[in-house]
Amino acid sequence: MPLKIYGPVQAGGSLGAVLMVLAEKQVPFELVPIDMGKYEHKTPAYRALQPFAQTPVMDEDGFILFESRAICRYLAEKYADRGTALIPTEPKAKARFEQGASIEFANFHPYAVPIIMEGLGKPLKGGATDKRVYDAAVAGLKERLAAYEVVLGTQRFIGGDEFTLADVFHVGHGAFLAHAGCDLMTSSGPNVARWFGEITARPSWTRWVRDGDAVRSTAAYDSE
Ligand SMILES: N[C@@H](CCC(=O)N[C@@H](CS)C(=O)NCC(=O)O)C(=O)O
Repeated sequence: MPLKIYGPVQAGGSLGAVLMVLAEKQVPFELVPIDMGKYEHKTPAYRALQPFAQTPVMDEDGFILFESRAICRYLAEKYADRGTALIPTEPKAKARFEQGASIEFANFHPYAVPIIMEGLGKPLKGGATDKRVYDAAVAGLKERLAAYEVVLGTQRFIGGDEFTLADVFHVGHGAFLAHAGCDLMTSSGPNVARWFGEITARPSWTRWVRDGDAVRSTAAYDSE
């Protein structure tokens, strides 16, 4: 049975990371679309897979795994000898990668998500942006990206000098920021702009987007 990935019909930043790893590793898979607009992620059947009612979920012959970063790490290690390495093995390179992965979780994701929710998610559903929440998250991200600018002045990628999962973890949500009215990935300094431009230009990412919009849908899928 092919690997199954349950993902939102509507584009999702967390799913984006998993898709990128699958493409970097050239692993075929089947997408099981979950229509969050119809609350398919809240059904008892879906909650049996993912008790937190979130996407994505991986099903590998009955081995169910959720949390996008855990799925990415599993796939990167399982297919270590295939495609791009994604997780270094040399201890210092691996430590630098772990530093980058922690930077994303602690300093990027907590700010990017409210910007995307307030600037894109709510308006798409006909709701109103909470300007205070949005502005506070933009200010927080701006401050953090100033530190990224320093880090990326001494290394090519956020997890060291090689492209790693730490970069992958940034792409999905980072790419949505512009659609949420936030230009920080290009305006935070030359190093951040160079880095984010480079990681979002990878074919493993561009194949899932078209004209700047995520077109990830079952119809657009080509997992080969
Ligand atoms: N930490 C989770 C977050 C997943 C997540 O927030 N997924 C979004 C779609 S991108 C979702 O399911 N949102 C629905 C909800 O939280 O109710 C992961 O990385 O997999």
